Amino acid sequence: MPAPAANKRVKNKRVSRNIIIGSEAWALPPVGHPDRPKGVPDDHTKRWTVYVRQPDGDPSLTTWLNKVQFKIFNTYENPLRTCDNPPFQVTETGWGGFTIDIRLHFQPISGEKAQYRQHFLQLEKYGDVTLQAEQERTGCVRSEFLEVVQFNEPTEALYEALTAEDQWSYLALGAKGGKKTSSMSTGPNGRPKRGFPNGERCAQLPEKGGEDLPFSQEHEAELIARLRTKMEEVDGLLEEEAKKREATSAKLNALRADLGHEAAQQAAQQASGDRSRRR
Ligand code: SLL
Repeated sequence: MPAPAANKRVKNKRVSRNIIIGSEAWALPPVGHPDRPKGVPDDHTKRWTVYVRQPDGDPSLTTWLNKVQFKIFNTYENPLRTCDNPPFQVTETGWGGFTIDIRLHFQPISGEKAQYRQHFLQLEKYGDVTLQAEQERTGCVRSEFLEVVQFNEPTEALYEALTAEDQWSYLALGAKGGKKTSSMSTGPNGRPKRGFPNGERCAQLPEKGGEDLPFSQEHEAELIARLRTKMEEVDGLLEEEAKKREATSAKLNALRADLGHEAAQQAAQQASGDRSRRR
Protein backbone atom coordinates (compact mmCIF):
# COMPACT_ATOMS: atom_id res chain seq x y z
CA MET A 1 0.00 0.00 0.00
CA PRO A 2 1.47 3.41 -0.90
CA ALA A 3 2.16 5.81 1.99
CA PRO A 4 -0.66 8.32 2.56
CA ALA A 5 0.07 11.41 0.54
CA ALA A 6 0.24 15.00 1.77
CA ASN A 7 -0.83 16.32 -1.61
CA LYS A 8 -3.81 14.07 -2.36
CA ARG A 9 -7.17 14.97 -0.80
CA VAL A 10 -9.76 12.54 0.53
CA LYS A 11 -12.99 13.38 -1.28
CA ASN A 12 -16.29 13.84 0.56
CA LYS A 13 -14.74 13.70 4.00
CA ARG A 14 -14.79 16.35 6.66
CA VAL A 15 -13.17 16.00 10.07
CA SER A 16 -13.74 18.50 12.89
CA ARG A 17 -11.71 19.12 15.98
CA ASN A 18 -12.61 21.19 19.02
CA ILE A 19 -10.17 23.46 20.76
CA ILE A 20 -10.47 25.65 23.78
CA ILE A 21 -9.10 29.15 23.54
CA GLY A 22 -8.99 30.86 26.89
CA SER A 23 -7.27 32.93 29.48
CA GLU A 24 -6.88 32.95 33.23
CA ALA A 25 -5.98 35.99 35.31
CA TRP A 26 -4.86 36.17 38.93
CA ALA A 27 -4.30 39.19 41.16
CA LEU A 28 -0.65 39.92 41.95
CA PRO A 29 0.33 40.70 45.54
CA PRO A 30 0.57 44.51 45.88
CA VAL A 31 3.86 46.43 45.56
CA GLY A 32 5.97 45.92 48.70
CA HIS A 33 4.33 42.60 49.56
CA PRO A 34 6.95 39.87 50.22
CA ASP A 35 5.18 37.47 47.82
CA ARG A 36 5.18 39.89 44.90
CA PRO A 37 7.46 38.46 42.20
CA LYS A 38 10.67 40.40 41.54
CA GLY A 39 11.08 42.45 38.38
CA VAL A 40 7.36 43.05 37.81
CA PRO A 41 6.65 46.70 36.90
CA ASP A 42 4.87 48.54 39.74
CA ASP A 43 1.78 49.26 37.65
CA HIS A 44 1.13 45.58 36.91
CA THR A 45 -1.72 44.20 38.99
CA LYS A 46 -2.39 40.84 37.33
CA ARG A 47 -0.66 37.70 36.20
CA TRP A 48 -2.34 36.06 33.23
CA THR A 49 -2.05 33.12 30.90
CA VAL A 50 -3.59 32.81 27.45
CA TYR A 51 -3.81 29.31 26.00
CA VAL A 52 -4.99 26.98 23.28
CA ARG A 53 -5.73 23.44 24.40
CA GLN A 54 -7.94 20.47 23.59
CA PRO A 55 -11.05 19.71 25.64
CA ASP A 56 -10.34 17.01 28.25
CA GLY A 57 -10.52 13.55 26.73
CA ASP A 58 -10.44 14.76 23.13
CA PRO A 59 -7.92 13.36 20.68
CA SER A 60 -4.53 15.02 20.91
CA LEU A 61 -4.44 18.33 19.09
CA THR A 62 -0.81 17.94 18.05
CA THR A 63 -2.06 15.44 15.46
CA TRP A 64 -3.01 18.45 13.35
CA LEU A 65 -1.68 21.49 15.22
CA ASN A 66 2.01 22.22 14.72
CA LYS A 67 2.53 25.52 16.49
CA VAL A 68 0.64 28.47 17.89
CA GLN A 69 1.58 32.13 17.83
CA PHE A 70 0.13 34.68 20.22
CA LYS A 71 0.35 38.34 19.26
CA ILE A 72 0.08 40.21 22.54
CA PHE A 73 -0.07 43.97 23.16
CA ASN A 74 2.78 45.69 21.32
CA THR A 75 4.25 47.38 24.40
CA TYR A 76 5.39 43.95 25.63
CA GLU A 77 8.85 42.78 24.76
CA ASN A 78 8.77 40.47 21.74
CA PRO A 79 4.98 40.73 21.31
CA LEU A 80 4.78 37.85 18.82
CA ARG A 81 5.19 34.80 21.03
CA THR A 82 5.63 31.41 19.37
CA CYS A 83 4.91 28.04 20.97
CA ASP A 84 6.36 25.18 18.94
CA ASN A 85 5.11 22.52 21.34
CA PRO A 86 2.34 22.13 23.89
CA PRO A 87 1.42 23.63 26.21
CA PHE A 88 0.46 26.30 23.70
CA GLN A 89 0.32 29.20 26.13
CA VAL A 90 1.84 32.51 27.16
CA THR A 91 2.07 33.82 30.70
CA GLU A 92 2.69 37.51 31.42
CA THR A 93 1.86 40.23 33.90
CA GLY A 94 0.02 43.46 33.17
CA TRP A 95 -2.67 45.89 34.20
CA GLY A 96 -5.20 45.86 31.38
CA GLY A 97 -7.02 43.55 29.03
CA PHE A 98 -6.66 43.61 25.25
CA THR A 99 -7.39 41.47 22.23
CA ILE A 100 -4.82 38.80 21.44
CA ASP A 101 -4.36 37.59 17.87
CA ILE A 102 -3.83 33.85 17.72
CA ARG A 103 -2.35 32.05 14.71
CA LEU A 104 -2.87 28.34 14.43
CA HIS A 105 -0.22 26.68 12.29
CA PHE A 106 -1.14 23.23 11.05
CA GLN A 107 1.06 20.18 10.67
CA PRO A 108 2.82 20.14 7.29
CA ILE A 109 1.06 16.86 6.35
CA SER A 110 -2.21 18.82 6.36
CA GLY A 111 -1.25 21.12 3.52
CA GLU A 112 -3.41 23.78 5.22
CA LYS A 113 -2.61 27.47 5.56
CA ALA A 114 -2.49 29.03 9.02
CA GLN A 115 -5.80 30.13 10.54
CA TYR A 116 -6.45 33.13 12.74
CA ARG A 117 -8.48 33.48 15.89
CA GLN A 118 -8.85 36.25 18.45
CA HIS A 119 -9.24 36.17 22.19
CA PHE A 120 -9.97 39.06 24.51
CA LEU A 121 -7.80 38.88 27.61
CA GLN A 122 -10.35 39.30 30.38
CA LEU A 123 -8.68 40.43 33.61
CA GLU A 124 -11.62 41.78 35.59
CA LYS A 125 -14.43 39.82 37.18
CA TYR A 126 -17.48 39.37 34.94
CA GLY A 127 -20.73 37.47 34.67
CA ASP A 128 -23.63 36.88 37.03
CA VAL A 129 -23.51 37.01 40.83
CA THR A 130 -22.69 33.31 41.18
CA LEU A 131 -19.85 33.44 38.66
CA GLN A 132 -18.38 36.59 40.22
CA ALA A 133 -18.57 35.01 43.68
CA GLU A 134 -16.66 32.01 42.31
CA GLN A 135 -14.05 34.33 40.76
CA GLU A 136 -13.74 36.12 44.10
CA ARG A 137 -13.39 32.85 46.02
CA THR A 138 -10.74 31.32 43.72
CA GLY A 139 -9.01 34.59 42.87
CA CYS A 140 -9.08 33.49 39.25
CA VAL A 141 -10.91 35.04 36.31
CA ARG A 142 -11.24 32.51 33.48
CA SER A 143 -12.66 33.21 30.07
CA GLU A 144 -12.88 30.30 27.64
CA PHE A 145 -14.41 29.69 24.24
CA LEU A 146 -14.85 26.52 22.30
CA GLU A 147 -13.63 26.82 18.74
CA VAL A 148 -14.05 24.34 15.95
CA VAL A 149 -11.45 23.64 13.31
CA GLN A 150 -12.74 21.81 10.26
CA PHE A 151 -10.71 19.88 7.77
CA ASN A 152 -12.71 19.64 4.59
CA GLU A 153 -11.39 16.98 2.23
CA PRO A 154 -8.20 16.56 4.25
CA THR A 155 -5.02 15.26 2.68
CA GLU A 156 -4.61 11.49 2.83
CA ALA A 157 -1.81 11.87 5.36
CA LEU A 158 -3.88 14.10 7.63
CA TYR A 159 -6.94 11.87 7.31
CA GLU A 160 -4.82 8.89 8.30
CA ALA A 161 -3.55 10.80 11.35
CA LEU A 162 -7.01 12.09 12.33
CA THR A 163 -8.45 8.57 12.30
CA ALA A 164 -5.50 6.82 13.98
CA GLU A 165 -5.84 5.31 17.42
CA ASP A 166 -2.67 6.88 18.84
CA GLN A 167 -4.42 10.26 19.07
CA TRP A 168 -5.65 9.09 22.48
CA SER A 169 -2.32 7.67 23.70
CA TYR A 170 -1.58 10.83 25.63
CA LEU A 171 -4.47 10.02 27.95
CA ALA A 172 -2.61 6.92 29.12
CA LEU A 173 0.70 8.71 29.76
CA GLY A 174 1.82 9.49 33.29
CA ALA A 175 1.02 13.03 34.37
CA LYS A 176 4.73 13.78 34.77
CA GLY A 177 7.61 12.79 32.53
CA GLY A 178 5.32 11.52 29.80
CA LYS A 179 6.46 7.94 30.38
CA LYS A 180 4.16 5.04 29.66
CA THR A 181 3.04 3.33 32.83
CA SER A 182 3.27 -0.42 33.19
CA SER A 183 -0.45 -0.59 33.93
CA MET A 184 -1.26 0.62 30.45
CA SER A 185 -2.84 -1.99 28.28
CA THR A 186 -0.99 -2.04 24.98
CA GLY A 187 -1.51 -4.00 21.84
CA PRO A 188 1.20 -5.85 19.89
CA ASN A 189 1.98 -2.62 18.06
CA GLY A 190 2.80 -0.94 21.38
CA ARG A 191 -0.26 1.27 21.22
CA PRO A 192 -3.02 1.26 23.81
CA LYS A 193 -5.75 -1.13 22.81
CA ARG A 194 -8.66 0.65 21.29
CA GLY A 195 -11.31 -0.32 18.89
CA PHE A 196 -12.61 -3.66 17.80
CA PRO A 197 -10.42 -6.75 17.42
CA ASN A 198 -10.75 -6.44 13.67
CA GLY A 199 -8.90 -3.16 13.91
CA GLU A 200 -11.83 -0.99 12.84
CA ARG A 201 -11.25 2.55 13.96
CA CYS A 202 -13.50 3.92 16.62
CA ALA A 203 -13.50 5.59 20.02
CA GLN A 204 -14.10 2.30 21.85
CA LEU A 205 -12.93 1.95 25.45
CA PRO A 206 -9.64 0.09 25.98
CA GLU A 207 -10.09 -3.57 26.97
CA LYS A 208 -8.45 -3.38 30.36
CA GLY A 209 -8.11 -0.52 32.82
CA GLY A 210 -5.27 0.52 35.06
CA GLU A 211 -4.18 3.31 37.33
CA ASP A 212 -4.31 5.86 34.55
CA LEU A 213 -7.13 4.22 32.62
CA PRO A 214 -10.11 4.28 34.95
CA PHE A 215 -12.60 3.38 32.21
CA SER A 216 -12.27 0.19 30.22
CA GLN A 217 -14.44 -2.50 28.66
CA GLU A 218 -13.54 -4.70 31.66
CA HIS A 219 -14.73 -2.00 34.05
CA GLU A 220 -17.87 -1.49 32.00
CA ALA A 221 -18.63 -5.27 32.12
CA GLU A 222 -18.13 -5.26 35.92
CA LEU A 223 -20.53 -2.36 36.31
CA ILE A 224 -23.14 -4.06 34.14
CA ALA A 225 -22.81 -7.30 36.18
CA ARG A 226 -23.22 -5.32 39.41
CA LEU A 227 -26.29 -3.55 38.08
CA ARG A 228 -27.79 -6.89 36.98
CA THR A 229 -27.30 -8.38 40.47
CA LYS A 230 -28.93 -5.34 42.04
CA MET A 231 -31.81 -5.53 39.57
CA GLU A 232 -32.36 -9.19 40.48
CA GLU A 233 -32.37 -8.23 44.15
CA VAL A 234 -34.98 -5.57 43.49
CA ASP A 235 -37.08 -8.06 41.47
CA GLY A 236 -36.96 -10.49 44.41
CA LEU A 237 -38.07 -7.80 46.84
CA LEU A 238 -40.88 -6.76 44.52
CA GLU A 239 -42.09 -10.36 44.30
CA GLU A 240 -42.08 -10.64 48.12
CA GLU A 241 -44.06 -7.44 48.40
CA ALA A 242 -46.56 -8.66 45.81
CA LYS A 243 -47.10 -11.90 47.78
CA LYS A 244 -47.64 -9.91 51.00
CA ARG A 245 -50.14 -7.71 49.22
CA GLU A 246 -51.99 -10.74 47.91
CA ALA A 247 -52.22 -12.21 51.42
CA THR A 248 -53.44 -8.91 52.87
CA SER A 249 -56.08 -8.44 50.23
CA ALA A 250 -57.29 -12.05 50.74
CA LYS A 251 -57.66 -11.28 54.48
CA LEU A 252 -59.47 -8.07 53.67
CA ASN A 253 -61.88 -9.87 51.36
CA ALA A 254 -62.60 -12.48 54.03
CA LEU A 255 -63.30 -9.70 56.57
CA ARG A 256 -65.55 -7.93 54.10
CA ALA A 257 -67.42 -11.14 53.41
CA ASP A 258 -67.91 -11.72 57.17
CA LEU A 259 -69.11 -8.16 57.63
CA GLY A 260 -71.44 -8.56 54.69
CA HIS A 261 -72.84 -11.72 56.21
CA GLU A 262 -73.48 -10.03 59.60
CA ALA A 263 -75.01 -6.98 57.96
CA ALA A 264 -77.31 -9.18 55.90
CA GLN A 265 -78.44 -11.05 59.04
CA GLN A 266 -79.06 -7.75 60.88
CA ALA A 267 -81.04 -6.43 57.94
CA ALA A 268 -83.10 -9.64 57.80
CA GLN A 269 -83.83 -9.48 61.54
CA GLN A 270 -84.85 -5.84 61.30
CA ALA A 271 -87.10 -6.58 58.35
CA SER A 272 -88.85 -9.44 60.15
CA GLY A 273 -89.31 -7.19 63.24
CA ASP A 274 -90.89 -4.54 61.05
CA ARG A 275 -93.20 -7.09 59.57
CA SER A 276 -94.27 -8.37 63.00
CA ARG A 277 -94.93 -4.84 64.23
CA ARG A 278 -97.04 -4.08 61.19
CA ARG A 279 -99.29 -7.02 61.86
C1 SLL B 1 -6.19 48.94 24.78
N1 SLL B 1 -6.98 47.89 26.77
O1 SLL B 1 -6.58 47.96 24.12
C2 SLL B 1 -6.03 48.81 26.26
C3 SLL B 1 -4.60 48.45 26.48
C4 SLL B 1 -2.80 47.36 27.65
C5 SLL B 1 -2.42 46.66 28.84
C6 SLL B 1 -4.30 47.58 27.57
C7 SLL B 1 1.03 46.29 30.31
C8 SLL B 1 1.83 46.18 29.07
C9 SLL B 1 3.27 46.35 29.25
C10 SLL B 1 -0.45 46.15 30.08
O2 SLL B 1 -1.12 45.46 30.82
N2 SLL B 1 -1.00 46.76 29.03
O3 SLL B 1 3.76 46.34 30.39
O4 SLL B 1 3.92 46.44 28.23
O5 SLL B 1 -5.84 50.01 24.29
